[in-house]
Amino acid sequence: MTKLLGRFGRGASALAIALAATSLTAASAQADTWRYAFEEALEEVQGKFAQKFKEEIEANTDHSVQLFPFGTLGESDDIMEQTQSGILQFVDQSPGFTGALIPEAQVFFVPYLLPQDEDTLQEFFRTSVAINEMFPELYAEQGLELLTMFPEGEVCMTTQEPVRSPADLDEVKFRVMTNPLLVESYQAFGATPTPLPWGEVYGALQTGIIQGQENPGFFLESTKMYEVTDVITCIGHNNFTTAVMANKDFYDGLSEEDRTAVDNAITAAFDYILDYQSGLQEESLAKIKEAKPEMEINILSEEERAPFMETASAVEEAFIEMTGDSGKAILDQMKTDLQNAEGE
Ligand code: 6CS
Repeated sequence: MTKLLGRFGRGASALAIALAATSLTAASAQADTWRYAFEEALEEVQGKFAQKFKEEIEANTDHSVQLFPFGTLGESDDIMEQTQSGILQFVDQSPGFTGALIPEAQVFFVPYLLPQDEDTLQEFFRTSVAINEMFPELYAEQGLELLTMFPEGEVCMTTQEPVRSPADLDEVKFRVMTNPLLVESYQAFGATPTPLPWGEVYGALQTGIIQGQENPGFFLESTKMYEVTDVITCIGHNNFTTAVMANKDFYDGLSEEDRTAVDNAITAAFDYILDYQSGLQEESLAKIKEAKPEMEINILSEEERAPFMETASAVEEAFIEMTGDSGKAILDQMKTDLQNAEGE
């Protein structure tokens, strides 16, 4: 048990520890109840996906799914560790936090790689060979079955002062998720990147430890981050990607019937979550404006975006330097996938 306590690290709750004590031996495919943790609240995008997955599983199998929203079992890194060790069966962890485990997952932080056009973006996630064939092999090496990746909305920056060019980010301590490529990316944008787990962001903004951070519109609204920030700037540089995984031993040990039910539930939840997000970004920004009329929301013009876009090649190079041939192969394949998605 001492060893078990140690592996949870900071931020793990008593609930996680109690779960571990009772369930390490029970983490088999036979478990009646499957445990699924994610990085957001129940009514946020990851939570909506998880609820749909639960609904499908419970309608089509004799298993039930217990959902653990953000905060109930610790930070993102904690729930990933719990899934790898078999305490949890399912986890949603965004590539923003997977960089240390799977460096290639950082490819999602090359600015302006993902398209802004919604149809192209959705087609890319549905058909990408990099996502559906190459990434699963890398996740498998970490004891994880990659079930799906999906977009959660355009990422915008929040700051205390207006941002019209990289010069405006000079001296701005900008929180990024904990991956080295995001650090490179915000350094290239001119800011001072500060990697932090999600649980520390609101407080750090409130106390002035950081002055900026980035997230999709729905999250800026639902977490009330607008209360501790004055300007939102959208430069079209990224769409927040997330990933849903299962513990690989658990998944491989499922009966064919249960495995098919899991795969089908994932497909249903994927379709549902893309649909759910239609118009969500605009609605969320409008709600923020309503809650805080003095909030400045700036969508930068093509001309204003140009200097941010120019940083993409340097960040791409940094990515290849960090990940070598394997990362380059993923990046090249993603570019091919994107061209194919655009052609549809
Ligand atoms: O910024 C973050 O850390 C969080 N953002 C979102 C949209 N989901 C979960 C993640 O932890």
